[in-house]
Amino acid sequence: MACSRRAFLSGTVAAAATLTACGRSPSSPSTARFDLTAAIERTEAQRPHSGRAVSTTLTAQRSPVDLGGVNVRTLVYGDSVPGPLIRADVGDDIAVTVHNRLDHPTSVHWHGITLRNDMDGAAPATPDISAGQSFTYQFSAPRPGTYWAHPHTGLDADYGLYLPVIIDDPREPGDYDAEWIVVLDDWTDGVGPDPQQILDGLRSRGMGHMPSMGGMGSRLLGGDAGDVRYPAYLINGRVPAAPTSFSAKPGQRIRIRLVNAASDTAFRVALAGHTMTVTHTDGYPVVPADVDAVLIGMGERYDVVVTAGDGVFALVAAAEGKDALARALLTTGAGSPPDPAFTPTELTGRVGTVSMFTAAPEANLWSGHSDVNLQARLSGGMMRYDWAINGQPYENHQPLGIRQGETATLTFANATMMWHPMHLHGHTFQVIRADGSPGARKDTVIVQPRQNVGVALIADNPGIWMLHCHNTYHQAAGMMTSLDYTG
Ligand SMILES: [Cu+2]
Repeated sequence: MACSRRAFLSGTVAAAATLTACGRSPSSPSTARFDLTAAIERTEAQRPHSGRAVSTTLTAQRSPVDLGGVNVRTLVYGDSVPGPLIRADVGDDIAVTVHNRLDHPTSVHWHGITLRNDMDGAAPATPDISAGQSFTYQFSAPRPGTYWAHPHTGLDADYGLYLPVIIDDPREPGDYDAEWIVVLDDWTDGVGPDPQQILDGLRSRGMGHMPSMGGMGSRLLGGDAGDVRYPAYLINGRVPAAPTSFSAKPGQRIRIRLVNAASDTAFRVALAGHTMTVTHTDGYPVVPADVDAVLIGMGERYDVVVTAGDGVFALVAAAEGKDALARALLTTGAGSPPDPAFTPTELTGRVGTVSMFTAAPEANLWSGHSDVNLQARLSGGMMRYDWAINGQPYENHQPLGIRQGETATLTFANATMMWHPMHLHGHTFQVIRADGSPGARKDTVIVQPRQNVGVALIADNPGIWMLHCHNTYHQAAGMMTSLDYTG
């Protein structure tokens, strides 16, 4: 396996080096001879290593799942939605053996973790796992935070193949008494059309049995909220009529780790009767900010802290612009749960959106200087369903190039009438606000229609890294390119 992987990577590097030789400095031997495999090993040696091993197994398979009285047979890790939590400390040697019992190739991508490129779980850096085969992802995670894992193959991400990943820093225990992991999803498989039928319908508007799409507008998302109206929305794998319940004591400080694992749905999340203090965006600390609700796009994570009241409270994730919701309950005392359709007033209070948050000083990376300016122009539309980056679908993509050690600004220029949650693998970036000031550290950022969003990043993790829209259907239609290290 190690042997074939090395050969595979060498092939990729050769392609990247050729591109560079044509584009930049044809005579530079250092560029032409860039050894990506060696660069990945050098970078891995610089990551923290605790010497402790954390090993687990995931089996991707079709299995019956109870979503709370709604029974489906779907694709899951093991037999639950979400899959089992993976938790480790910074620097632990994480080894996850994945058995692929699906009828097609799959992968596991470690979303947000700045790990070694050949364990990223996205082709071509990591080859997909063939049906019936197994593969062990082995890596150390250099930063604490709230992450998650999901396949990077076809429409696999719109089934139940996802799980939370938490990386702890034992030196930073955190100022909270309890922790609640909340994973949001939009659900169709086994209830409505399956994901392939949805994509086929989107590609041939009016010809298929497409879910209704009228009137899904959102002020917070700058227009159309999504492409698909889902039959169900889930928190931790349950429909609103049969919610999970989290128990705590009144007065306890609860850290809520919100993960949006949905395919086409942003959620506006609020806890009835509580103010939320946002502490982290995509795993990185922010200057704490109080909000009544927070907007979370696909792939994003927000950590918030609440001080628990006394009673039974609904945590509601309203499907933004789709007039539907998911929910869970917080139980700290006597009381009965509100009606499944109940919407807390906090949803229409102060709603936290990305531009409101600023990285904590230790998470700052934008100095105002960049060596390279990269651009990802987002194009396409609903009628032709031809989502693309820099004018090309992924199959024809021209990689963005970067050299190790460079500081770059990357501008997402959205020429479309839709919003897109843009995600970069292997790196986190800092949002640069419209006025030039440094914003939140993120790996996924909402880009509104006709909006330009600039982010700063440091090229410190050599590899071939996917850059794409985290709307599963936009990505499948081709809204993906790559950031390739060329030296
Ligand atoms: Cu998109």
